[in-house]
Amino acid sequence: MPRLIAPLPEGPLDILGDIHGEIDALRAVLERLGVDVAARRAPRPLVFVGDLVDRGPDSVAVVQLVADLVEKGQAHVVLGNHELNLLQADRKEGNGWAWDGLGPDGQADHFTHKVGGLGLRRPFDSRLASAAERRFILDFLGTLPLVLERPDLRVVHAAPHAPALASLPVEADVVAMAAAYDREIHADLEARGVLARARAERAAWAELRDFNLEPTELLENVAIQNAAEQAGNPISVLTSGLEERVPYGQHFYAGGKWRFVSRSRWWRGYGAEASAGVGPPPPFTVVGHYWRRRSAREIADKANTWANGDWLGWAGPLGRAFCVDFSVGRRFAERADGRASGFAGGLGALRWPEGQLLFDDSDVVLDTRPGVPCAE
Ligand SMILES: [Mn+2]
Repeated sequence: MPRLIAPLPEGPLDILGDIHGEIDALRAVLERLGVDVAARRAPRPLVFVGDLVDRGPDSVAVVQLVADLVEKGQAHVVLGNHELNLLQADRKEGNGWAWDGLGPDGQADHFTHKVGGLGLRRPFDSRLASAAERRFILDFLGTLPLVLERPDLRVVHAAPHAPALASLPVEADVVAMAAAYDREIHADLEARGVLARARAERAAWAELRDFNLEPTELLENVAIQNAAEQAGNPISVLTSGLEERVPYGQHFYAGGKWRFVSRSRWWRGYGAEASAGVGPPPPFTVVGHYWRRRSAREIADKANTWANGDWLGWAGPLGRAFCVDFSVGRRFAERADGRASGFAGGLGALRWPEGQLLFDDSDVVLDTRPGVPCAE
């Protein structure tokens, strides 16, 4: 059984963002970091924040390369929500590559390409895993911790929520543990009648899968169920964060579903007590997961979950939280729009402790200034 909180190596590190099957971007950013990819040798330890897989062209190759680097003692990885979905055999839009090409509805895995307000069905262009590759991938993912930490720095996929961290045993089978929490949450929701009402709400709107069938009212029980499933399960909290209900009108379509909960912005309060003079500052924390944009123009144009004021800054009152997911995972959708280069999203790598940030597709090295809070 894996340790759930594992030690980060000492000294300088290179921390890589969510990859989502973008094997070319991974190879490119590793080369920029001075990694000898063929020999699987890195000049400084590599740390991956999770979400290695899904949606992109070759999740199999990404996991194989990362697993090799781990085996050679060159890399450390935390589990992301996409890896957790695979371990739970939970079919989601974008992970059909692992399940013979089938999506959550039992048909060929596809996404919704939004063109002029309409949603068009498009297949994912992802290499399928063979049975042997799937077995290898699941075995590897089953060894990963949820958190990597040392006194000055912590890496977790989504949220360093203190109660969730405190509730973790030293070692556990993550899938069995998550299943036990889910049974508890569902028994409670069942007793309150929420599950039955949520089922009826979803059934009335074609299971919420059709972009062109937008619900005309807030689906209250679906929202209650989804928020409870996150909040009641520390493994979900660490790998995908807390979620909160949104008012009707702020619902949205993502990952193949209409959604009535959105991601809580935990970083806004990260270090608040220390900044008010109570207790020591929390460790610097690097996460992925939040689909950060990578230009001032983009954050001005779009709704963003991560900081809205500074596209490359550290968040929270003490500037101690950083999201290194700069949305390379959007490339599959950008390709559907006919783009082959000059992508909006990129695979970021944060050099610690320098705070330098570089990308797979750019020669520019940026300075992120750890400890300097950015505008929200
Ligand atoms: Mn994620």
